[in-house]
Amino acid sequence: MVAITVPCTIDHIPRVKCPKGTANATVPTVDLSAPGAAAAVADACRAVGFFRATNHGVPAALADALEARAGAFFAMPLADKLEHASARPLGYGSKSIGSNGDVGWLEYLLLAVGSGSVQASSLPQSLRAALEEYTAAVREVGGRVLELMAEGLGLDRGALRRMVQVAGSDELVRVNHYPACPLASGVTGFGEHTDPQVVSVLRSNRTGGLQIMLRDGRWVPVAPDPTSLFINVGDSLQVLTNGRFRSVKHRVVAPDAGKHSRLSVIYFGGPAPSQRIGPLPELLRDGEQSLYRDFTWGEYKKAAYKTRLGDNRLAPFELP
Ligand code: GA4
Repeated sequence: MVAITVPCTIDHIPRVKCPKGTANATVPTVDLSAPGAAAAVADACRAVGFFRATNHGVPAALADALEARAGAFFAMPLADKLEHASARPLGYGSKSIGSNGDVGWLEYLLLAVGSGSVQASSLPQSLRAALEEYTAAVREVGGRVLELMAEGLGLDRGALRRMVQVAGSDELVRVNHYPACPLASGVTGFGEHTDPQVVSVLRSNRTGGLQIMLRDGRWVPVAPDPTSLFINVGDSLQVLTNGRFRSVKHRVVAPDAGKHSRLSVIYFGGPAPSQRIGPLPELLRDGEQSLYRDFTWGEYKKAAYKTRLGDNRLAPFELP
């Protein structure tokens, strides 16, 4: 096994400017079981690219079980966790994000979950089982949200879901653990970025730290709510909708000394490598120009993994 952790001290990790964000702006909330859910989902994706989903149907017991198992995993000695560090970018990682020098005050597990099964045989069996059960449930929410998005855009119900949840699709789960940082305040946990995929579904424990950027550039703290799921529009969905939905910039500030650690679990719905990504023809109005040149998910992912976290990864694909 190859250890993916690079030597890194607190001095390498940037502080977040204005780490508290703008506290009075609210994050849209959508009750996924309400009659007007499709329109509300589309509104939130247009305005912010992010929303809090309630009544999502994932049993609390699944998330609690995963939280307990993941907590036990991260509590193991570093040497034991490094046993699970496989080839980049998958496996266990500490402080280093991706392979281009991004660092944050966190440790994580990043796993492929194509068709819902967790591809990480070396993990403790109980953690793997909890991940699998939770992923199956949250993947279903991701699929349902994609159906609501499609409906809200006036598309065929399956138009987006079938881009992501098919044989060979590139789905990931990431478990992020942000311990309280004893050395400084306002330390970057996960630097600002957009997600490259179509959709991301996040759940966290009671510790805050996640912030999203509004269109006007203000950073807004997302109040932690373990009973809700948080949905992100990814870069690929921005392209599929020809910019109607916008991928949301987000970041995480590590907990200050004395606070509880933050644990979050994110499902990333990405297409199969050969899937063509371009504005959906059925969405384009007469005479509407495509804002992006077409690419495949494989091509986009390869390019994305060469970038730094905060880069605008869509810029090279924008048409003049
Ligand atoms: C951001 C979203 C997901 O966490 C991720 C990240 C990936 C990684 O950690 O390996 C990347 C990052 C993410 C985008 C730019 C590249 C790749 C780190 C990085 C610097 C798993 C993903 O798919 O893209």
